[in-house]
Amino acid sequence: MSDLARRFPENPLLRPSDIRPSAPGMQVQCLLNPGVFRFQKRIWLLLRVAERPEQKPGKTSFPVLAENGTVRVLEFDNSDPKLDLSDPRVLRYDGVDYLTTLSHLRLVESEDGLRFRDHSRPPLFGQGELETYGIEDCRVTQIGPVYYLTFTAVSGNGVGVGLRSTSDWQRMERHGMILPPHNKDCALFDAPIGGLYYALHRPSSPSLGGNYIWLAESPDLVHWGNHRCVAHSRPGWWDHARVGAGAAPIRTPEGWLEIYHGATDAPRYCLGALLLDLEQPWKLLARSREPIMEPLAPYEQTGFFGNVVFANGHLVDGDTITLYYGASDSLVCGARLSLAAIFNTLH
Ligand code: MAN
Repeated sequence: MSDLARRFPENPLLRPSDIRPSAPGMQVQCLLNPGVFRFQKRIWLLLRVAERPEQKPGKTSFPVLAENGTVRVLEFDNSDPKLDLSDPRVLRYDGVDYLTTLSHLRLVESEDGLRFRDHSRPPLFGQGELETYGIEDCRVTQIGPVYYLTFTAVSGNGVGVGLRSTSDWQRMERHGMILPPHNKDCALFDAPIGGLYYALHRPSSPSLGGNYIWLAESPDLVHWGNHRCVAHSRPGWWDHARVGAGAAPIRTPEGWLEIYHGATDAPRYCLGALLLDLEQPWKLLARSREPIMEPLAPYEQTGFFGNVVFANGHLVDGDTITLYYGASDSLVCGARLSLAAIFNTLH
């Protein structure tokens, strides 16, 4: 079996042991789902670093942030009947949901796109009452001189989309939560269309509807409206349970090409592509029938959460897309895909 992705022979490019924990007593459990951008002639990844304390036998412990930024560790006995540990990513105790790890974002940089250095620039942590379970899966979109960061903001209040921006990667401006729960997978278009900004996003509707990709527009990148649904999950297909946007759509002469993830109930996460009209991006022109990338390599099939390829960052050079992606929710890997080959999968 094969797919369209030419994986780097050097994979994985980064593993948890390559990154220093953010505090004594913490362990980096997973390194995943980087945002990607160019800055000062180098390639940068904004990694999601998921941490938890070293686990004691018979116990489960995990960190949460207090609103003032201090870390509090909660610990439960594994034999406690109120504890549900059936999903390695999420736990439930006495009817309350938590995450098993706390994520923050960390910058690494590289000259060749293969060897990345842990950078001295400060990490980005969750702040305030809407980010107490961390920040995750950041998309970085450059619009003019400004880099906009859209990320998943998690707390006991739910899962929503936060926005921060920077021009120099030193000073960061916080714009709060731009899309309230339940919402994630928000990718900003890198140019306005007809004087308005656009974003793909993924609200979830638990009773009627599902996990679909939507489009919204905004005059200022902070206030979003005129929401429209652009792509459903497809019953019986590889993307039947959920779909969500990856990084900023790629402008091509044929339309905006978006690489998105789709998952089955199993779950198994693959990547596909969809094409949106250049002037009217709420119009879906085509979509890949087969995945363009599937969890086929051993490191994509086994890990913290196996059978996952997940991408929210890429670079585009002519016909080549270089994807930096999370494998098994554990490692950061790289792969190249040809734009022309992706177009051949669209129907
Ligand atoms: C899902 C997974 C987790 C993530 C939570 C909150 O359960 O994607 O990795 O931490 O959602 O976003």
